Amino acid sequence: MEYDIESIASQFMLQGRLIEAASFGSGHINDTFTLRCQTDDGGKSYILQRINHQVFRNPAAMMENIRRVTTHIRGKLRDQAEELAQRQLTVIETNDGDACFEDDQGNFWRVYNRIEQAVTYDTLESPEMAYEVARMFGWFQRMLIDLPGPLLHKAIPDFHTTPKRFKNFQEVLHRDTCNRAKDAPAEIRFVLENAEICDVLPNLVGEGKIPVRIAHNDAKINNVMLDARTHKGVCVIDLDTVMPGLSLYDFGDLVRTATSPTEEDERDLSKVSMQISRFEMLAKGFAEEAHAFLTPAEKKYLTFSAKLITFEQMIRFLADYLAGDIYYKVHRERQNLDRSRTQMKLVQSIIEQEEAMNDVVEDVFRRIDAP
Ligand code: ADP
Ligand code: GN1
Ligand code: MG
Repeated sequence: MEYDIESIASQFMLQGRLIEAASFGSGHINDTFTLRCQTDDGGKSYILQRINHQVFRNPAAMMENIRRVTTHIRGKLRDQAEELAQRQLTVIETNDGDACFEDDQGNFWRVYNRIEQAVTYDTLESPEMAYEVARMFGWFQRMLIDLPGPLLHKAIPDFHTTPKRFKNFQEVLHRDTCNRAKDAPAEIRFVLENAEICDVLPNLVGEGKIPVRIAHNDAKINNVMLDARTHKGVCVIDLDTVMPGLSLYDFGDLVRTATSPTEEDERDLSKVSMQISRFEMLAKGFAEEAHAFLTPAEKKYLTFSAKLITFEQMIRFLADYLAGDIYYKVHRERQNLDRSRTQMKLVQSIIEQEEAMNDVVEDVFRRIDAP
C-alpha cells in the first residue's frame, strides 16, 4: 500500500523540513517509517507509524496509555539520569495537540522522536546482550510499578488469555475454511495434547497467588533499544500492548525470542533450540531489576512462563495459518506455518530442559537474595 507520507508527516509538530522518508523495521502488525528533517542546526529524525486499527480497535485509548507511560518514565529519569531521559520515547503531537492523526482513508498515524545511536536486534549476538535486554524489561516493569491514576486501558482485551487463544484455535480448526489443516497434522495434535498449559496462570491469578501488574506484553528482544556503541540498554519501545498483565508474560516472551539462535520463521528446525546459557543470562538480567518486587510464586513460574508464552505463540501462528493469514504480515507462503513450527520445537526444547531451567532460576535468586 502506498501512502502520501509527506502529507501525513505535515500533520505533526515536526522540527524542520522533511527531506527523507523510508520504510523500516520487521514488525508483524504496524507499518513503520523513518523521517529525516532538515533543521537550522542540522537534522532531526522521527519514527512514523501506521497503527493497525484492525488489531488495535481503539487507537486513541492506546495512545493515551502510551502517553501516560512515557511521560511517567521520562519524569522519573529526569531526576536521576537526565541523559537517559532524553533517549526515551516521546509522542510527538499532531498540529491539533492529539497523540495520533486519522487520515481520509481511516488510517491512524503517530510519530515518535527517533532514538539516536541506538539499535535493535531480531536475534541476539552475545550472552551480554541477553542479559541487557532482559534487564531492560525488568527495569521497565519496575519503572511502572508506581504509575499513578486509573488502570491503563486494555489495548487488546484478553491479549494473553491463553484459554481464549486455545478456544479460538479450536473454532478456526473446526471451520478449516482454507482447507489447510491437512498441512499441519503434527502441529495440531501437539496443540490439542498440551491444552492444559493454557489454564495454569489464569488459575493462579484467580487464586490471588500471582498479581496483575503493568506489563509490556510484547517483550520481544527487538523491542529494546541498545546503545549502538556500548550495547547498554537505552529504552523499551513498541508500547502498543502496555496494559495490565503478568510480569511472567514478559519474561516468557524474552525466552521465546532470545534463547534460540534462529529467526522466528526458520525452516531448518534442527537449528531451533532453547539454549540454557542464554536462558541463564536472561534470568540474571531480569532478576537484577525485578527481584525486589517479584513474589515467590512469580519467581517459581518463570520457567513455566517461557513454555506458556511460546505455546501461546504457536497457537496464534497456527490459527492464523489455518484462517488464511489474516492477522500477521506474511512475506511468503506457509510463513505462519513455519513460525508455528519453530515455536513448537522451542516448546519441546523447553519441556526437555524444564528441570535444569528451574535450577538456574533458583540459583539466580539465591545469589541475588543472599546477604
Ligand atoms: P512493530 O510493532 O512493527 O514491531 P516497533 O515500534 O517495534 O514496531 O518498530 C519497529 C522497529 O523500528 C523497531 O524494532 C526499531 O528498530 C525501530 N524503531 C521503532 N521506534 C523507534 C524509535 N523511536 N527510535 C528508533 N528506532 C525505532
Ligand atoms: C506481533 O508487531 P510485533 O512484531 O511486535 C504481536 C505479538 C507477537 C509477535 C510475534 C499486537 O508483534 O503479540 O508476539 O508479533 N503483536 C500483536 O512475533 O499481536
Ligand atoms: Mg517491535
